[in-house]
Amino acid sequence: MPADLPRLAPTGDARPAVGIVHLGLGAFFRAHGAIYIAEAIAAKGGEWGILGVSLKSPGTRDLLRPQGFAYTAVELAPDGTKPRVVEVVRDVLVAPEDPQAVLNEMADPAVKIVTLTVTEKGYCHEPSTGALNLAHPDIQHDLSNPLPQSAPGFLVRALDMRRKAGMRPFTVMTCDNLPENGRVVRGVVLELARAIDPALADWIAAEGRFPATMVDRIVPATKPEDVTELATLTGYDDQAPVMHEPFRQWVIEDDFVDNARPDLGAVGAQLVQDVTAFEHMKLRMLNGTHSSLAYLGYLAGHETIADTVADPVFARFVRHLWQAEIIPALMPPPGEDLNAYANALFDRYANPAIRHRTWQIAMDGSQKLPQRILGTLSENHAAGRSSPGLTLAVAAWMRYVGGVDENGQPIDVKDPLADKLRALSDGADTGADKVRALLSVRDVFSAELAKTIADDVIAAYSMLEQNGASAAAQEVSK
Ligand code: CS2
Repeated sequence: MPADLPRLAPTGDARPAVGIVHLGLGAFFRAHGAIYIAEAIAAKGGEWGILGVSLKSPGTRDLLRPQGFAYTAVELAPDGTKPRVVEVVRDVLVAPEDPQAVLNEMADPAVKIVTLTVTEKGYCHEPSTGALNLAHPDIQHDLSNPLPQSAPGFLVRALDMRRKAGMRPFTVMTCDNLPENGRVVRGVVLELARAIDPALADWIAAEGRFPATMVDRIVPATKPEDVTELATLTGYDDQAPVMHEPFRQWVIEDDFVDNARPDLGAVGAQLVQDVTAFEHMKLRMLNGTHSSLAYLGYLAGHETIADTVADPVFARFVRHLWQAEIIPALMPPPGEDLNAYANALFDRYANPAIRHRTWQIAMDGSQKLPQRILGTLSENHAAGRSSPGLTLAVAAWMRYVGGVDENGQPIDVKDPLADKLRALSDGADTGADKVRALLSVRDVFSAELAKTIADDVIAAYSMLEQNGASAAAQEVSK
């Protein structure tokens, strides 16, 4: 880092009052939703400033506060880097430090929308069914304690405060990569509310709004060298920049409490009646292949997605997944051409400026597999289509969570079920038994799907053990 650079500071021009509380202020929202919202305010006005909330750690708040919550969003295109300063975040609260302060903000009448990026596991639901996991320790805590820990807990307790004060509810807008994400968050909120106070659940069911969304932008984690390179480029010190690709897409179900929302349509978001087809396309074509490339690419020794698709074996493999296994099971959303979408995805993956690590995408696989890969697998099976590539991806996930790579080196597996998955894998002797043990994890695989895919996954796992990820990927994309 060049010495003595001034710290990034807000210009003071853009000071909209807070109208949105965002739970889970990570890099993705700062590089996606927050930018759309800042642009909508600039284009059409409105008091839509964002109050960010970190549900776990103070890291983001501590980096952003000394720079007045301004940060740089850095666009990484193959032909160069474009930084821009984003000033829409007004403050950041750290929930465990003062949960009541977070609830008070959420219950403020000026707040009309609560947006969320809390990752798949933040909804405390069972990924294979969507139901609230009442045994989850945070939910157990939130059932009996008015100062919550979980995202559903904050939503329910804040909605309760608004109901008791005779106010309108806020709109709950999830921006996580879950299928029918609006329905999932509505489901967990209603279930938790019902367990606390049935009258509250009835009020939320009648008055609350939970628009589904499809969000898309590739945002690799910021690395220390990104911070240094940005300082050299701009001449200021920003300790909390976010890095992103040029592409972005946001499809939103237009269903808000009292129609109160920023004019996101004016800045390129698509406001539609039904997001389902967009969600399926994105979760299966992008996230499904991202996860497949992450497990296989990691096992084959590739550090990033761009490195993985620069390898001709995996370039062919991913095209095979789209053409032969994923697109045949999809309905194109209005205005989208799935072949063109696949070609554009390939170019996005190949962008050498985006160093998106396979290890990062491999995280939390137990929460991601159902909506990214298993839905397509089971539909293909029902339609009599084979899915050797996606089956291989499931087997690669199993190898990955076994915790040892193809060179015998340990893998740092990050997953809420990591210990359980590792124990199941270690507790079985043969490859086939490891597969059967992992297929018994009902959070991930339904009993029916486990039975349907068992033989094929066992064969794929054995191919991985014997020949390795690269040869196996080559074999299935013939
Ligand atoms: C990725 C996503 O980390 C992951 O699991 O697949 O974060 C992906 O980059 C985004 O969904 C793209 O919109």
